[in-house]
Amino acid sequence: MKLCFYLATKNKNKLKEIKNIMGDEIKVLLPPDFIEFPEEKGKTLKENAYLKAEYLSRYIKDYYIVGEDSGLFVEKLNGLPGINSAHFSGKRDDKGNIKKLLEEMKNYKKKEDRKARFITVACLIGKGEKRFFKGEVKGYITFSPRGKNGFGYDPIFEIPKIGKTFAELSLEEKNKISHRSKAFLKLKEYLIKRSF
Ligand code: ITT
Repeated sequence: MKLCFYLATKNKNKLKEIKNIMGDEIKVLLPPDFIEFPEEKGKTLKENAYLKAEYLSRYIKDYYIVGEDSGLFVEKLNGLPGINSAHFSGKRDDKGNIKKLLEEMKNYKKKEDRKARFITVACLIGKGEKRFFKGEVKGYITFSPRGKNGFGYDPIFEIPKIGKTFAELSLEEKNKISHRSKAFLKLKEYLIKRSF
């Protein structure tokens, strides 16, 4: 049977990126529609990634299950929005979160004071396994949003070497360098090796 896993997320953008990373080799399955994931209560990305996977494992048996948690960590804000990235403005709203972050950064005028990193932790469970895979990418918070692709904070996260935000890249281009692709390429390699 083809390699596959259930992805414990309701975020369609993550799903699209992860499907593209897995390509033809690994099938990514969606949780059944009736499942509503509980609020994320962990204190770290790792805990939350595990909690998402564990929750789905109560419904899905005999398959690999993957939970992932990601966040944007801004150096001068002591790592905020970090694990609270999805609700930074008080609610789940990409535009509001961006506005709030740019406001928090308004006194940092120099590029070197606007360093940030995106981090993803993926947790694989099932079939007696529990493993974590981490990916990280460094960049800068821009002074205003640029680009129309992607989701979340993509329009204000600039990649140093190319000078473009994630939102100015296609999905395939983002997937060549992103935090998520680094974590999920490790997971993919692990699953492929494991299947031999
Ligand atoms: P699930 O928990 O259902 O997987 P979520 O949207 O709640 O989906 P997270 O808890 O991982 O995902 O929240 C992370 C937030 O960080 C997300 O809502 C975005 O605002 C932001 N984020 C994560 N990855 C990102 C990326 O690749 N580009 C831009 N923003 C991202």
